[in-house]
Amino acid sequence: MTSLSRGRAAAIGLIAAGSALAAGHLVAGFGDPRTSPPVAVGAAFIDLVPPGVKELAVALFGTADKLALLIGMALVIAALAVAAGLGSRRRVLPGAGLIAAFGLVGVAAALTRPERGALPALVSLLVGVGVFTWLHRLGQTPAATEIDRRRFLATSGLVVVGAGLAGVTGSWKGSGVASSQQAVAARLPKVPPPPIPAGADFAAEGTPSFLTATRDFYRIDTALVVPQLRAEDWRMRLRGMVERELDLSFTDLINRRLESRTITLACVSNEVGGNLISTANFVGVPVRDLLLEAGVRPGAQQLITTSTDGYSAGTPVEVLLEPDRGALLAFEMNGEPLPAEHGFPVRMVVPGLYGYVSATKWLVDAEVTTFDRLAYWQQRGWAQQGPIKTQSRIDRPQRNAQLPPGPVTLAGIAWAQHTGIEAVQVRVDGGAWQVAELATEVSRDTWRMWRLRLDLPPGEHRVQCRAIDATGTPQTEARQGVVPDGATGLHDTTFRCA
Ligand SMILES: Nc1nc2c(c(=O)[nH]1)N[C@H]1C(S)=C(S)[C@@H](COP(=O)(O)O)O[C@H]1N2
Ligand SMILES: [Mo]
Repeated sequence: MTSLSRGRAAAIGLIAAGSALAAGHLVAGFGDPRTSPPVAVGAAFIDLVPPGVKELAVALFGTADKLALLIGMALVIAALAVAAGLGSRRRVLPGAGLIAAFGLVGVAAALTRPERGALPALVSLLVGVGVFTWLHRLGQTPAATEIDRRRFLATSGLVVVGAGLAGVTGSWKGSGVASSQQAVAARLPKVPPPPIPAGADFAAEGTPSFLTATRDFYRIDTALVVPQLRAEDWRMRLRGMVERELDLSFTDLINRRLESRTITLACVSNEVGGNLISTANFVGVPVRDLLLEAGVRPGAQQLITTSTDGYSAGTPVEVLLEPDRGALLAFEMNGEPLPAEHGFPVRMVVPGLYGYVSATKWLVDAEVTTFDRLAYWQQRGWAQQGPIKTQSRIDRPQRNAQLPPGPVTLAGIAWAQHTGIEAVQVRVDGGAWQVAELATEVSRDTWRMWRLRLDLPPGEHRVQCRAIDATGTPQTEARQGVVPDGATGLHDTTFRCA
């Protein structure tokens, strides 16, 4: 038996691993895209890592955390594939065994997922071992003759092309959401958005625009790839501690009484001064209507909403039943069907509650239950209740800015969803609090912009801001991190005046 060259051995490992992933991805595309092996393994990984690791990943990579995970996985897989090749320069067994073992990890990961589809992972395993064994045999015929060398290269090339086609076909088959969104857009009932008065933002001074463009709306979720759910296939059950279960299709939903609301959504992981906060107009069915129709039984405490990928959030029933809370099962965002990343076809939004306890995307199930059951983030130590904390942020001047001579305009945002903002105050270099000018209030469920023009002496300055909610309560000044129920503390920034 001849020994494979290092390069050829490594190439065989890489091609086998690539073909395995592509074949699994192809099979998943014809069934459930979430069962594609790298997706299932990544998703299982995300759900299994201790919460601290996830915090760290978000802190390091922000909303690019998923991209970072995918790149990390690709590197690990490539390293294992090369190891499989190099470990098999003579006998096929060590490398084939390593690929089979890795395939079994994929099968096991798939079985831990809610969709329980292990077929693609099994196909990956078989294709990986098969391609590896085949190329290994071809590659080992003495590479002395030019014919053999060509045959090996041609076969490898064909396998690579085949794998590429399989991967692309799998991705193409796996979507179908775009056409569903188009179909939905054509039949969405027209519900006029609440008017936005003039002067609702100070965008000219550097605050965000009052409404966040959908593509700029922050995105946070545990989904490694965006779940692909068609409105035509969508159903949702409202069940648990209710008198009558409801089972709704998308058509049932859009034919009910609808409301349009402008809501500022915020993430509990938003650090002081962070940007995990955005505002959009949502149209949907009032959750209260659904709960009243189903008839909530005494003793019920929370509504656990579950997404198609198994994520869940627990929202206090008491909050959802408040007559003026305005919680929605939303299907429209800024005049369009929800984008896939923001929960198409249906998500929940609840003014005044952090997203982790309320804003379930790709929502498919709603169960009325007690607090004995723990939703996704509660199982990982986050607080049961997640009212959004009153906060404020300085957007201008930017940190470390060098400003020209003349007056300085400070500007930023403040929020106290479902209570409203009464005032924002600004303090320069530890001096007295000064009252900032507020933009026109749109509603108590949305952020409020502020600005203040000051004459400051040349040199370095440090400014802080603080919000006071509509009940007269100032935001908490004590510094606290985001765990377990949202950060507190004052945002500050420093800059230099000429
Ligand atoms: N299915 C699903 N829904 C989810 C999440 C998730 O991980 N999975 N994350 C929640 C969190 S923590 C937040 S802050 C909001 C963010 O919604 P957005 O991505 O539309 O801004 O979605 C919520 N809904
Ligand atoms: Mo969040």
